[in-house]
Amino acid sequence: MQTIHTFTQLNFDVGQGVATITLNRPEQLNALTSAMTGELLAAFKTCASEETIRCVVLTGAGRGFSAGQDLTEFGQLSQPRHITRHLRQGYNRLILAMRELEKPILAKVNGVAAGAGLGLVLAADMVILSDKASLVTAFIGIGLAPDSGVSWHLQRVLGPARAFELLATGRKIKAEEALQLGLVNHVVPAEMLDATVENIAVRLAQAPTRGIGLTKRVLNRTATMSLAQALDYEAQIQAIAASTDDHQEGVQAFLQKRPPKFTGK
Ligand code: T3D
Repeated sequence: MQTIHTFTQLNFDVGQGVATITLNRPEQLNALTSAMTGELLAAFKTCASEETIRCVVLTGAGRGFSAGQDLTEFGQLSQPRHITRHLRQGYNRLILAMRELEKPILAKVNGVAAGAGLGLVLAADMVILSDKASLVTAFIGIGLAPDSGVSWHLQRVLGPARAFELLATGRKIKAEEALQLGLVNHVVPAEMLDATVENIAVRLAQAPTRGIGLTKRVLNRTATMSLAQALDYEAQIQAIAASTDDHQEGVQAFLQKRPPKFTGK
């Protein structure tokens, strides 16, 4: 493992093509401060620019993933005249940076994810939950409406009725229910979480990174298109994918009956 960045509220480690970003305020269940949000933005920027990074894992230290906005920092920020700017400069940029990063992001959810912490989970490309973890929308508990993309993501996956129920009650969604609802990819016993995620992450880091990035781009853009528009957009993006080294390598490896060796280029 190599540490390429030193942060105060995050750990950022890179090994085997995988960057692991660990939210690191365990005593506060990794509640998100403005400083931490700024560090997350910087970390995702490094993930975008560093060619050797081909997959990202986002997780939390200790027993929680993230309890969302740090409520002890909230007094000033939550005043109506500050909150829109705070969201635009912080969580909005962060969620977009995650969706626009053309590399796979795995959320390794070790414990509770609430509020904006749930927003980070839902903005990841794959979510693997410990059987001890849970998801909580949390906003309504402090009289707020959803932010950090939670309304958008929940509604897309669950439809409006179930999204409303989870947002309006703020009830805890246990791991098995999250799986049944289709909010997460896998639930594994807590003691198998690290190994399971490492296995998936290393495999993704050896996959055709540009093809995965373009897949993410297509999913992002076609979500709001008509079928005719989506077909046309896919046809344009495929021309980019077809120009990559990994496309050539995949076809050659198939024809030569050998395993492909993808470089991410
Ligand atoms: O302008 C803007 O940025 C608006 C943006 C808003 C985005 C949001 O995220 S709004 C939602 C904010 N989050 C919450 O309201 C969740 C508050 N926390 C909880 O409801 C519970 O802590 C959990 C359900 C997440 C976990 O419950 P539990 O029983 O496992 O843990 P706990 O005992 O409540 O918390 C453990 C410690 O973490 C505790 O500290 P202590 O007493 O041991 O010293 C607790 O105060 C601290 N903690 C938990 N959540 C937060 C927090 N500290 C600061 N901020 C928190 N959000």
